[in-house]
Amino acid sequence: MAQVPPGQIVTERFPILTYGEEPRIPKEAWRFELFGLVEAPFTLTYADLLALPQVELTRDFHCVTRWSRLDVVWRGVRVRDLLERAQPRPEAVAALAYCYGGYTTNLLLEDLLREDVLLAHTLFGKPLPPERGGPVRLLVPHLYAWKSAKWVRGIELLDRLELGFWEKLGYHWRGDPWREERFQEGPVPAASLRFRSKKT
Ligand SMILES: Nc1nc2c(c(=O)[nH]1)N[C@H]1C(S)=C(S)[C@@H](COP(=O)(O)O)O[C@H]1N2
Ligand SMILES: [Mo]
Repeated sequence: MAQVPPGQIVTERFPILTYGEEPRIPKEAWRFELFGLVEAPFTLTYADLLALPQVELTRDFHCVTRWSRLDVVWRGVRVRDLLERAQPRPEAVAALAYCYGGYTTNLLLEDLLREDVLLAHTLFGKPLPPERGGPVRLLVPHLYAWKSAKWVRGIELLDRLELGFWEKLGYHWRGDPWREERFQEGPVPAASLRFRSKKT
C-alpha cells in the first residue's frame, strides 16, 4: 500500500483544478522572470528553458481537497539551478510565484531550493497540456498542489512572507500535507521569518 499523507484519498483520476479562466499561452510567447532580491535577475524563453539541464522525476501529487494522485511523471528544470544563477541576496527568505491569469502563491526560499522543485514542461512524456498549466508550471511536490502554480511567469524573492491567492483566503501559509497544513489557524509567522533571515 502506498503511503499518502493523513486525510488524503488516492484517486486514479487526475482532476483539473483551475480557479477562474484558463490562460492560453503559446510556447513562443511564454516568458519566465526571476527577480526581486537577487544579484542577477534574468528572463527565460521556452527555448532557453529547454536548453538547460533537464531532470525527470516521479512524484505523488496531493490536493488540499483530499485527493492524491500517485506516481505522476514530470520533466523540467530545477528551480534550484535557476536560483543559483540568479544569486539570492542574503536577506531573501521567501518568494511569490506569479502566473499568467493572475494567480499567485507564496513559498519559502528553502522550499524552492529542494531538488525536486521544477519548472515543469512535460507530463507523462508529453508537452504539458494547457489545462495543466502548459507551457510551463511550477512543481512543488512536497507541498499541497495549490503551490504548483500553473502557467507560471515569474518568481520574486522577498525578505518577508507575502501571501498568495489561496493563502490570503485562509489556506495555510506553507501547506505541508504530512502535517495537514490545510488552513491557517492563528497568525502567519511573518516576524519569525524576518528573524530567521538575519544570519545570527
Ligand atoms: N495558475 C494556477 N495554478 C494553479 C491553480 C490555479 O487555479 N491557477 N490551482 C492549484 C490547485 S488548487 C491544484 S490542486 C493544482 C491542480 O493541478 P492540475 O489541474 O494539473 O491537477 O494546480 C494548482 N495551481
Ligand atoms: Mo487544489
